[in-house]
This record gives sequence, C-alpha cells and structure tokens, in this order.
Amino acid sequence: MFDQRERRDLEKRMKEQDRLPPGQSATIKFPVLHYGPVPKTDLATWDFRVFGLVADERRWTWEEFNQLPRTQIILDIHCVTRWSKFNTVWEGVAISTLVKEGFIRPRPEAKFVVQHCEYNYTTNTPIEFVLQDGFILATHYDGQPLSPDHGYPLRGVAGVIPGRRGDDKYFWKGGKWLRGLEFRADDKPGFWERNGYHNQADVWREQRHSWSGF
Ligand SMILES: Nc1nc2c(c(=O)[nH]1)N[C@H]1C(S)=C(S)[C@@H](COP(=O)(O)O)O[C@H]1N2
Ligand SMILES: [Mo]
Repeated sequence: MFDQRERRDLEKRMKEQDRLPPGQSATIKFPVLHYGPVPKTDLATWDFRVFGLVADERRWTWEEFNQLPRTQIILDIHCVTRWSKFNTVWEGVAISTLVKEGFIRPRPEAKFVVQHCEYNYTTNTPIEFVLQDGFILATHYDGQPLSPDHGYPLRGVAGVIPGRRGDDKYFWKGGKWLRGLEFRADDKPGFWERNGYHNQADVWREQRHSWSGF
C-alpha cells in the first residue's frame, strides 16, 4: 500500500507547513462531488453572462471567452466533506484581471457575487472573495481541459494559495459548469448554503454547516 504511505507522508508535511486546515485529511485522488447529473455541453451554444450591478452587462460565446486574458495558479483545495488536495494546477481567467482591464465593471453598490451554473446550481460569496488571487474561473486542470465530472468547460475554483492564508473558503464555493456571474447589493444563499452549509465557509474556522458557529 504505497498510496497509503504517500498519503500519510503528504499529510504530515502539509500539517508541518501549516497548510492542513482543522478537521481535514490529505488525499492524492481527486474525488467528484455534486448534486444531480453531469450536464452535456455544446460549445457552439454555450455562453457566459455577466449581469446585475455592472456598468454594462456582458455575454461571451466560448470563442470570445477564450480570448480573455488568462492566468495559471497553484491552489490547495479543501472540501467540506474533509478531504484536502494540495498543489492543484489550474488555468483560466481571474476575475480581478477582468475588472482591472475593464472587461467587467462592477458598480460601487455591488457587494456580493452569485455564480450561476447549469441546472440552476448557484453559490454566493462577497465580491472581495472572487476578486482575490485564490479564486479562478478555470477551463483547465493539470494542463488538460476540465473533465465533464469536474466541470467542463468552465468552473469556479475556490482554493488557498500555498503558504498564503487569507479569506479561504471550502471548495463548494466554486461552481462547476459555470454559466454566469451575477453582481448584487445583497447576499443570496446558493444551493448548498440553503441546504445546511455555512454561508461564510471559512476553512480555517471550520465553518462547515450553518449550525456550527459563526
Ligand atoms: N454545479 C455544481 N457545482 C458544484 C457542486 C454542485 O453540486 N453543482 N458541488 C460543489 C461541491 S459540494 C464540491 S465539494 C465541489 C466538488 O468539485 P469536484 O467534483 O471537482 O471535486 O464542487 C462544487 N461545485
Ligand atoms: Mo462539497
């Protein structure tokens, strides 16, 4: 059982480096977790919408989306079901870049962002969260386009930049099969947030469920 040993060694190292949040275990696999079926995507009709409290609402086709400025990032991801995966490599688009370069112009009243996914899955965060470096709109994982299970063709990824702790949230705050971003003045709990998960989802404070503290 080399895998077991590799896993335990990794977990020990991550703990020593202060990268293992409380109550989490390291995994070397990449579990798949979601509610409902995996959608089939036709890139010819796929679009991405930016709407709500923005100076001008946007709609990008797949081709247009792929012309946006791109970034690569390495993140530790922490699932609320207690697995953590370290040094995951993502490529895609940073919302902060889109804002800096004027592709998205949030209005001053915009305080929250709701990620809208296929089959009406949503997840919500404060606007600052999606504007930080630990959040990315990803098209690629580990050098390959996302697999259908992990969110093809586009997903939000909520992770932790290795060694740089911040406002870090559990992995469910990244919506798979992402189709749009809604900017809002008021917060609007998403799918898991309405079904017992904690609205803030801070991984270092173990904000797993809405009944587990603040
Ligand atoms: N559209 C959609 N996105 C989703 C979910 C979902 O049910 N639907 N589940 C979330 C949860 S609870 C987790 S832990 C991660 C899992 O991502 P993975 O399957 O790539 O590991 O996706 C998140 N994004
Ligand atoms: Mo999850």
